Order: sequence, then structure tokens, then C-alpha cells
Amino acid sequence: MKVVALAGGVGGAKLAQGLAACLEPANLTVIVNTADDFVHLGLQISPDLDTVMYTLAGIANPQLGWGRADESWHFMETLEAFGGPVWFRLGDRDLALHHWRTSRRIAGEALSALTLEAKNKLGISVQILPMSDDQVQTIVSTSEGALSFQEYFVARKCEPAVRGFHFEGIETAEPAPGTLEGLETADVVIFCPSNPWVSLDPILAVRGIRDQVRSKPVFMVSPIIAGKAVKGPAAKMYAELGVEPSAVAVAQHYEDILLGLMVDHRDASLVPELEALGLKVCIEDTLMKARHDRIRVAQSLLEFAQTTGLKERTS
Ligand code: FO1
Repeated sequence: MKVVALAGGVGGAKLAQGLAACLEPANLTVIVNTADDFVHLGLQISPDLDTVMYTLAGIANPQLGWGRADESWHFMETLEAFGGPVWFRLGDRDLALHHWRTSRRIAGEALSALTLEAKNKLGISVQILPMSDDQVQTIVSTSEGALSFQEYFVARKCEPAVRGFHFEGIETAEPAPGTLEGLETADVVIFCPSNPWVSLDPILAVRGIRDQVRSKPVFMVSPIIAGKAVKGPAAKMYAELGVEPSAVAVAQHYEDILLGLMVDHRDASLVPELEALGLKVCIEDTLMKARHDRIRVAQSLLEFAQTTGLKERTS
């Protein structure tokens, strides 16, 4: 079974690690959100790509979820002593990747080519693709005005109330090489438990991707469990946009796309409502703390996709 997974940062990376353990490398492509990317301290930072790569390479920081394990912070400490900006923390080991990527991008190389080289150097055998080689930037409209994504997420700790989102540059962004081709040959598309508003929506907004995804059986793991996001502001965003946060809200967000939704056992009571939306539903313990949880969730999702997807195609 050929699988394409769409992923944001931490939640996406966890399921991608589980999927990578269950599938032949040639059968898994992960398309990653790059609308969180920004230039900071003169460096081109791609947080979600790096979180996915570090997690798949087994070197992600287990406490933070982003950045590298076994990290030191001498650069940040020294920068702080000089009064420099330290609101966005770049560890010493992590810095090397940002420096390497920035210098090569300044020399004219594409993000997708550099991602291929980086993931190979990190010993990752599955395909990892940025959604686009072109710059796209999430702008969050808030009660305090428009904020760039990292300003909202890290500097303001998601405190301002959200009014909406805009993906600057999306109109002219081309899908990265391999994305549409990967989707075309996929048997199944998986939406990782990433934030629908700011991780999955930007990927789907890249020209051609949504249409290609919609032509496939699509399965998702809900990022909302019992009304709360496992990590990050997804639930807060739903509430501030006037939608009660739940797996049902996630299902309605992608009603025109999803064939099946995996929900946590704590949301078992929502199954009739989800099925009334025409969805196939699978119940699991979807919290993915350790590697074995990620493999268990991925295995269960693939079985769900295989049985449901096949039935759909033969019925
Ligand atoms: N998230 C934080 O909350 N604080 C940080 O200082 C921070 C630094 C950082 C550095 C590199 C990197 O790849 C990710 C980093 N993140 C940090 C995470 C990042 O802001 C978010 O995970 C994503 O953009 C949302 O998916």
C-alpha cells in the first residue's frame, strides 16, 4: 500500500515515525507544512520539516518535541548576555542545520533538494517533501492585529484570540517537486494529528494538492481528544472561531475530503455523530508518547485504511 501522509510539526512527526516503522520506505511519502517557516537571526528556519526529520532520525528532543536531543544552549546564553533576541530558541546542534540550509539556499538551491540531502544524511529512508519550494507564511489575524505565525505561537504563546488565518504567498506557490506525483500514485492519503488550521490547511491550499488529495481515500487521526488538543492551540483556535472543539469539529472541517477518522477511545460517545456525517470511524488509544505507541497507532490506522478503503473500492 502506497501512503502519502500530510504532517505539521510534533503530532505529525510522531505518526510519521509510526508509519515509517510499518511500511517499506518506498511506500511512504511525508508532505510537510512549510508555512511556519521564517527567517530568524539571518537563518532560514523550517520548524516542521526539522521536527519531522529529527523525529524520524530518532534524534528529536523528547521533552520539547522540537529541536534535537542531547542539545546544549551556549549560543543562546551568550546571545542573551549581549542582549540579543532569545524568544525563539535555537540549540547549538540545531543551529548547524539552519546554517547549512541557509547558506545553500542563498546559493540558489531549492528547499526540496536540501531536504532530500539532509534527510539522507540523517539516515532517513522514507520520502520527506516540503509542500512547496516557494515562500508561504501563515499570518494569524488576532484580537491584537495581524501576527506572523512564530510571533503568535512562540513570542505571544498563542495568547491573542484568533480571528482567522491567511497564507501569504499561497496564490503563487507551486507544489514542490514530487508532491503531486506522490499523491497521484498513492493508494491512501493520511492526515496526521496536526493542527487543521495552521498545519494541514496550508498544505491543502497549495495549488493542485487539495484536488489530488480528494481523489484518494483519506484517513485522519483526530488531533483533538476530549475537547483538547494533545499539543498546541488547535482547540483554542476552534473555540475562538466559534466552533466547539471536538473530533466532530475536525470531521466537519474536512467533511468534503475524509473517508475515515480515527478518534481516541475517550471520544467513543461521538461515534454516532461522526457516522451521521458519512464517515467510517475507528477507535484507538491515540496518545503517542513512546515509539511503540506511534507504531501501534500507525498499524491500526493502516489496517483501518486497508479494510475500509478496499471495501469502498469494491462496493
Ligand atoms: N517552539 C517554541 O515554543 N519555542 C521555541 O523557542 C521554539 C524554537 C524552535 C526552534 C527550531 C525549531 O525547529 C522549532 C522550534 N519551536 C519552538 C517549535 C516551532 O515553533 C513549532 O513547533 C512549529 O512551528 C509549530 O508546528
